[in-house]
Amino acid sequence: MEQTLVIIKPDGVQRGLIGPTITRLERRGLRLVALKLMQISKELASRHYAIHQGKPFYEPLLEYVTSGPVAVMVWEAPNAISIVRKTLGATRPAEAEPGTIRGDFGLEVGRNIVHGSDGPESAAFEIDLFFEKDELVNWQRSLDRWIFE
Ligand code: DAT
Ligand code: MG
Repeated sequence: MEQTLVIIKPDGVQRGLIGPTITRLERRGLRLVALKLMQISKELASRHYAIHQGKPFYEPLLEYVTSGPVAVMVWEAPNAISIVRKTLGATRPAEAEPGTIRGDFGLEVGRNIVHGSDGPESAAFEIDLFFEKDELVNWQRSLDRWIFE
């Protein structure tokens, strides 16, 4: 089953959007595999966002994601990566569809509330960056047969 990393960024935590984000992903049917509240260090942030190094928004992005606690999660489902990205909405909240997290709760790209891995390689890299192997829980829900084919 495909796994993906989701981060509720400092603005999302401060604004009480941990609950709504988790509720939407649960209701969509994804299964939660790992969950923690933490403060991201500059070092971890720079590894997570290494592909954006040198871009004009890179330094403000590091400031933003290290500015307060974040909630970090791993979710799994068939096609979890693209389903989560669609549920979170477009990177720029102004372009995100209503009904998405960013489209319902966000306005500006520099305060876009959530992160979701953008492909299988980044998902594997990011999950490894934020979690030890033994922090990922392998479990079944009684509802799984009504959600997974
Ligand atoms: P996403 O978070 O949707 O995967 P991304 O990987 O392209 O988007 O960029 C990472 C984050 O960097 C994004 O969530 C917000 C910030 N960002 C991206 N493009 C930006 C821009 N043009 N101006 C300001 N911040 C930007
Ligand atoms: Mg990205």
